[in-house]
Amino acid sequence: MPAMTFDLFSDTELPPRPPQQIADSAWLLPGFVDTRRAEAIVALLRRLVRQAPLRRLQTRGGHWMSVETASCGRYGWISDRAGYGYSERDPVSGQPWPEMPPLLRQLAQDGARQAGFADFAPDCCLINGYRPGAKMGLHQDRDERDFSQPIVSLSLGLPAIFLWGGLQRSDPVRRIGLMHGDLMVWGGPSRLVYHGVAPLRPGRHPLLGEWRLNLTFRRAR
Ligand SMILES: O=C(O)CCC(=O)C(=O)O
Ligand SMILES: [Mn+2]
Repeated sequence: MPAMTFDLFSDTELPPRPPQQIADSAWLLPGFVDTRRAEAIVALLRRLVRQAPLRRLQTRGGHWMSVETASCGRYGWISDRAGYGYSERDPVSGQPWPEMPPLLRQLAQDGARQAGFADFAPDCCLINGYRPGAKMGLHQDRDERDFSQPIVSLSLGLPAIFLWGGLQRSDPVRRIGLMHGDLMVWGGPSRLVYHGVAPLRPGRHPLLGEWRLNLTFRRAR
């Protein structure tokens, strides 16, 4: 019998993974984006980050985040010693953020609809770049105005462990594997769940090399 080989990164070699309900109004949609579409998205992102480069942000406490961040859409999320929140301009260039490409907006809306949120209208797409060792501590996404709108989050590149907690910081945390092309959607009673990303393990992805990219779509205002 020939040896079974699984290419960890190819959606044609992996056994199918069905949608998984993580919590009330929280879904993991594995392989939401296939290899071809992911290539188109990465090509768009390469253009976007030439306009609005990925950069490390400082927290109000003076700590440098390990993730590198940019945005597209009407609003971008920024943080520095003066505080954090949404801005209509990229502080690096002084210019408005690049427009959210229709392909990305549509993808976020399709994913939200599949998770039960039919009227998601994102005005921000946060682009997070992780290199091996980069992580995101447990936090809530709570700088947005309308918590009836969900969060839609696409993973590309190296796999990651997503940390899914509860409504209290001290609640138990589940570890959820996120692969290239996976979409997470959370809203409703789960909208303010604490979440984060464990330190990225070293590896090389065929499309993105030593990177994981995460696109987080939100309605900011
Ligand atoms: O990288 C991820 O999967 C999560 C990112 C995130 O939670 C955020 O940007 O607020
Ligand atoms: Mn978040």
